[in-house]
Amino acid sequence: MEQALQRVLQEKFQKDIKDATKEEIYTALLFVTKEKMQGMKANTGDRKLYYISAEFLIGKLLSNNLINLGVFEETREVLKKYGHDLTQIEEVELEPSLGNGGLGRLAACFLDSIATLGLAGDGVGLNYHDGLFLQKFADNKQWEDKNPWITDNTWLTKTDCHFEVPFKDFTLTSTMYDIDVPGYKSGCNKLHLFDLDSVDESIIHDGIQFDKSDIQKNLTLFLYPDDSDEAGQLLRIYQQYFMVSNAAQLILKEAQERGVDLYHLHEHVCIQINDTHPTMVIPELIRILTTQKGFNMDTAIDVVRKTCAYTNHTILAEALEKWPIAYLEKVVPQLMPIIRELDARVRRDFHDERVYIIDKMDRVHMAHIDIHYGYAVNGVAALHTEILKESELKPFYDIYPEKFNNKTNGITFRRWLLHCNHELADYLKELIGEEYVEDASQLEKLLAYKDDEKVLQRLREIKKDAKVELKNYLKMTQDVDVDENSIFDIQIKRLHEYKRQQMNALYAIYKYKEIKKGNLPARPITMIFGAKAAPAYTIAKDIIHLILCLQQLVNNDPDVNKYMRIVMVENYNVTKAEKLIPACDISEQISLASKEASGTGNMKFMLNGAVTLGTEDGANVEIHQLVGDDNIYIFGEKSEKVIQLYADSAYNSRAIYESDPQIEELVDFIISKEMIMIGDPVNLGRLYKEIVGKDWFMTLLDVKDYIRTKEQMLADYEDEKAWAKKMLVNIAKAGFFSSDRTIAEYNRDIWHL
Ligand code: F58
Repeated sequence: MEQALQRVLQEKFQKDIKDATKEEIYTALLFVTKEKMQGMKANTGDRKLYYISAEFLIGKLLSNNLINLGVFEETREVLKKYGHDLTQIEEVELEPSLGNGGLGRLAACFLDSIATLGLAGDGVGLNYHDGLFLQKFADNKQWEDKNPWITDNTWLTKTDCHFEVPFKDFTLTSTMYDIDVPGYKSGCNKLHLFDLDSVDESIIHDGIQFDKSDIQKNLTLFLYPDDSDEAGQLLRIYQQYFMVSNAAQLILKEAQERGVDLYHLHEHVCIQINDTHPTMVIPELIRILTTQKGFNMDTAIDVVRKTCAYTNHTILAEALEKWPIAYLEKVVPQLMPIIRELDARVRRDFHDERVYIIDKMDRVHMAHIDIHYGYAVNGVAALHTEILKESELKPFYDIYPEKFNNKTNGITFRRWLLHCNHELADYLKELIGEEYVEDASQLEKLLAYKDDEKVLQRLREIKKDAKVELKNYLKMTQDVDVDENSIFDIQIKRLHEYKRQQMNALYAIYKYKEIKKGNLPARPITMIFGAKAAPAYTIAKDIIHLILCLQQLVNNDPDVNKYMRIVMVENYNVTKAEKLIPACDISEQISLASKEASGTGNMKFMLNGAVTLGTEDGANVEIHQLVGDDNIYIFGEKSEKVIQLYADSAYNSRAIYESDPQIEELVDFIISKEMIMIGDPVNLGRLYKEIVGKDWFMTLLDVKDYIRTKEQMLADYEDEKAWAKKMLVNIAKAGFFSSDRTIAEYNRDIWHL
């Protein structure tokens, strides 16, 4: 590494390591690492996986690539020798925020594990020039700005692979860019990101505004443009088709290069459809096989069905895509005869309109295509899969019980432990050996130390160090002061009503009022939030406004700020998650039971020794089973009850509000004098009305149990030894949530690579 760095710095900048700037060292490291990855052997196999996804939330790659190449320590030492700090060099890299949240980050973790397990599997997606918007706070509100990440020095390599993608009114020529995905001590795979040479970043104005109709200039400009209007929805269809047409052409080209007889494609290729965004790959493949490869319709459908598998990530109806036929006709009319044929076959075989592809309102249900014309359907946590089978997708489960299976999500330990928490990772190696890095189940060996005072003490120290680091980071980036001796209570995830950040805000109001009354806590609490709201999601933005106003109120009140602080982290992203997670004491996983398909933040927190405060939802259920009642704090109504309340339309937030003076007091505070002085009455008033009059995700149903449980947790934290034991058990039991385990299961049950 030392020699390679020296050589590249001389060649590129005529400098020695010690004189080079951070930017120059970053560039040289990028170059050397890319060289090393190009020299790696590619993972190969007779059957190859293509993981198609509209999102790959890869985050910064430098450290992770160094870790996976096995040269991280060496690099850190070399830099240290010449007076540089690798952590500061990492700051130079811009984060590619090519995803919204969990679904995109899952795809990135999966690529790491697929490569690590030595499986031949590439990612296929889009090369968005701007990642998810950059979030800024002003006037206690969220503002959006563009978030470009492509500079002269990125992990992208431009290839000479191009395809023609036919749309109704024009044909576009794509360019494929590759990012290497090195496995940990294993072979290398690729992430293929398709782009258009004509995309023009200069059309962006006033934050993230742009002309949505100029497809040649905007096709890969943004991740998920606002689709609240027709032009936005059409653009999404353009993006999706561009992605899958390229994917289909790449898959067929590579198969033919390998000498695969396309009539046996399914024996050599497997396509994982990540949510419904890549669904059009099914009709597109059928179209190409029938119009260009001489297949008849029956055979094409048969081969494609045996090739494609679908992952569902949500039961929220509004997130299940249904495209109007009229829109598809405007963008990709060539797919409509095929989609109609697929629908006709369903209607012929099943006389149940709930499973038709085209509904009465002339909309195409994308998930229905996946389920009928793929060979596997999976949910992402045990509870989620059960809900799919028993209610959301029941009519399909009744037809195809053999297709449905569960694959509980996982996270890559390379990023979410080795990279983000070196101190803990190293201490674990000291205690239980290095094997846990490749075999996460070995973490259970830690249980042998659960009554060892020295080990428990050390875990507390490591947590404290991470809290000090976060404190310094928050001071540097946002100029806020937090107390490392306070309890760090963290809720970081996309802002959505079902995730119930508003319930956590009601707790903040409760605590503020208690402190005002003189009921002082044994130890201060620091409530940390991080969340972006979709630009067109009004209530989510109102919730951010509420939290920012509370932050101003609480942190500036001298009676209160000694005991309680609120920090809303600006522009929450993967890089910030890596700083926040190691420092967390209380992990907030408080979604309305049945609504969070899995959650993956919950796993990252647990692995880093935080204790979960959560509902019986998503993967929390499995965390609960693994750690047992003593090491998690569960509250709230269960999913069966919630599903019943929806079915009977029996939830009435106003009735709860009017009959419970404590709840009334908390909710009323949103529009109190204090708050209106700080905030915008329009936003606060709208949110208040929403909670009292509708509260679709049942905040008021669980808020009292939530407050009670959180108070219990704060009290329990004071028994330091008992708390450290909970930390230890959580770390020890986190092995199940390694994405290596998840990928091994996908391969065993679905991919058969
Ligand atoms: C998330 N979905 C689930 N969707 O909400 C979460 O429970 C799960 O752990 C995760 O997937 C991974 O399985 C998710 O992130 C999106 O971001 C959609 C993107 C397209 C627009 C609608 C949201």
